[in-house]
Amino acid sequence: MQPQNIALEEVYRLADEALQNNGCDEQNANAVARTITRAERDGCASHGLFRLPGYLKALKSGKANGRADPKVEQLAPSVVRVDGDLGFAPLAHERGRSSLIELTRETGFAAQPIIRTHHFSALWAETEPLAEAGLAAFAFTAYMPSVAPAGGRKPFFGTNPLSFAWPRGDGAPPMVFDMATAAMARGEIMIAARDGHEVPAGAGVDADGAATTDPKAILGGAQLPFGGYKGSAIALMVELLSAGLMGEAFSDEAAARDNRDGGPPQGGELLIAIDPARFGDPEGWLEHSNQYLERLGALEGVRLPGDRRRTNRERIAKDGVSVPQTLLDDIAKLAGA
Ligand code: NDP
Ligand code: PYC
Repeated sequence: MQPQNIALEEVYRLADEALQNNGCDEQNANAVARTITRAERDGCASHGLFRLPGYLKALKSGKANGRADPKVEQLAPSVVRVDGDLGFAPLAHERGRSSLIELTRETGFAAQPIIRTHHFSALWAETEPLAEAGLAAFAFTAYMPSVAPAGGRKPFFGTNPLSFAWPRGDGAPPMVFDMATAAMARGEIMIAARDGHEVPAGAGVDADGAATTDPKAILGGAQLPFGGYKGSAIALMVELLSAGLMGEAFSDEAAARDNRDGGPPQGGELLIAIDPARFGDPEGWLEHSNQYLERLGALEGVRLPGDRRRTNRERIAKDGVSVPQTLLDDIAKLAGA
């Protein structure tokens, strides 16, 4: 069946209506719909409408609270926590963002643990607004066991993404990277399985631990970290920062308490923000770093992380986005009236 081309306004309407029809109040539905639309706008299909069925399943099973009222609380001079009230992460981020920005400007450096939330999205949408506010920002979150640690053959780490954003001043788009610590995001492997494509060698192993490029075999086996033991160490760091640090669940613990409805598990996330104007070069840091990034981007064959997304953003805003009919059918079935 032919994919449908739909405008971003329609992506938002579809997500928002489906969420509100299935137990989300307006604020929660709007926040998740904005996150899904942003992902589609930047060509990140694995974290756009593709995730809507999971959000709906988590509402239907009662795992996630569609009426969550996230609360912000300062824990220490540079730590401001958000308790997500067991809802989806987008509203927790929206509620916590201004306190994190204010505190970072005040102290030069601040962190935001986000607890009791269900995370199913791309992290760049969370670090980019902080860099647009002039701050450097990191985000880390764990998932459920999907990735075999270096030397192992069975899933233990989540796909555990991290993102870093760097401000470039005066309305210029920040430099943002965002990557799973698995060789591929699980969503990309699921899409390859759905569409019948192989994945690159190194993405995972089958249930017997044998290397394979068959995405279905990897989903039944284990993904691999990027870069062998180095990516494995970074995946471990993400577990410690987003779970051990803040009393939230490690990936294996999140899986143990998850009801397997296909929606996002409950877990934590850590944001860290830095005000570059408070680190010793208040007048020079921006131009100095911009010149460096320009030298990097000018090298033959090199582009800056985030450039592909921004090119997509310009094109998709005009042309709309192509969505598989099967996904639209799944959403319609789950969304009901
Ligand atoms: P990719 O491997 O596609 O990209 C990782 C980063 O590298 C991006 O910032 C990308 O920029 C950049 N990049 C890619 N190619 C180049 C290049 N040639 N030169 C310079 N930079 C490059 O992402 P992943 O598959 O690892 O992750 C996809 C998404 O999945 C992420 O948004 C992540 O947050 C999300 N995810 C979410 C999880 C969760 O638990 N919520 C778990 C795991 C992943 P660009 O975008 O411009 O290509
Ligand atoms: O793509 O690995 C992934 C993922 C996990 C949770 C949300 N996205």
